[in-house]
Amino acid sequence: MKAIATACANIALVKYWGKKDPSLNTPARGSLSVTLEALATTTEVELGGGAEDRLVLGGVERIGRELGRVNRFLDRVRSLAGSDARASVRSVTTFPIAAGLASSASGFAALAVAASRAFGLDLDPRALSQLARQGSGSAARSIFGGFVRMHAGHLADGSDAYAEPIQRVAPRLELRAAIAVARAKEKAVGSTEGMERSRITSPYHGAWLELVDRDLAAAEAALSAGDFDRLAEIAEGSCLAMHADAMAARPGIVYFNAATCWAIERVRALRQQGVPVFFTIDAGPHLVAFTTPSELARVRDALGAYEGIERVISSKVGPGASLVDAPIEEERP
Ligand code: 2P0
Repeated sequence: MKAIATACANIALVKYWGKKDPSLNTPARGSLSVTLEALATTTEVELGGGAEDRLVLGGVERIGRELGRVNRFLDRVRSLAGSDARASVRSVTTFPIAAGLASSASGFAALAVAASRAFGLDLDPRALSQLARQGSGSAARSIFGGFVRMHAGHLADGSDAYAEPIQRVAPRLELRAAIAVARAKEKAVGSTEGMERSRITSPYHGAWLELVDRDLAAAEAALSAGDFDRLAEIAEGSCLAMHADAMAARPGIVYFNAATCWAIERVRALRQQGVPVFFTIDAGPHLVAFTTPSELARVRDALGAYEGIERVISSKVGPGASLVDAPIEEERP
């Protein structure tokens, strides 16, 4: 059996930073995200044809850590399906994976949809979200389009830790994203390690966790009211508090570089000039600015003016993950 699926990355406006149970990959708190159309992964899963799982990303065969993570994920799918078939996984993205742009979110969401179908499972979106979470916490959100709410859940087995779309969003709140890709080497500290180090050593981690539920409730209220300014305040606050938690870990984790700091100032200067815009930053140096459709070109041009920013990708709010018919086209390595 063969199946192909596509999924978009997402970026959290109220961040996930800290796990409840690392073995189940359940988050300590909920989170709230926006799915980004421009950052998409398409993945093909084909069963049979070998004694081991295989992984080809962007036309390059992967072994070691990357294959190991996919192999462990496929083991979960195999146990759900009662199968021991090995799979060949091929995946392409519309953006450079090395740039650290949430490739695990779109990657594991696309893999959850394609692999579950290839193994003959018929999972509903909630079950797919739960499955994707076991690959990567943020992938649970990429099963859905638009604004998405991740639930931390209460059950010991993690079965109520899934995401769902937020229904109550005022139609006038139409967002566009300008993703400022900073020139950078591969990130020094991965998210999984960064959040564990923060949990164990950061004196701010407890305060960070206390903030999340309040921010989630306030962000959902801002979405239903269509209150851009309030959403801006919450998203920047959640982002900076998450980074403060990471920076206060021992040794401290600093994901920002000079381009990130420059872009923060630029976004705030634009806002001073009356442009509706706010930023958020994940576990890396890239800044994502959100604005209105009419101001997108201005924000994109402003962020692209710094030599430390390699390029700016514009994006609409994206759809949820889905099966697709078209075969994937691999670029040559
Ligand atoms: C988020 N991040 O809410 C937060 C904000 C990064 C910063 O979720 O360990 O790759 O695979 O569950 O989902 C990135 O971490 O972590 C992330 P794992 P994941 O988007």
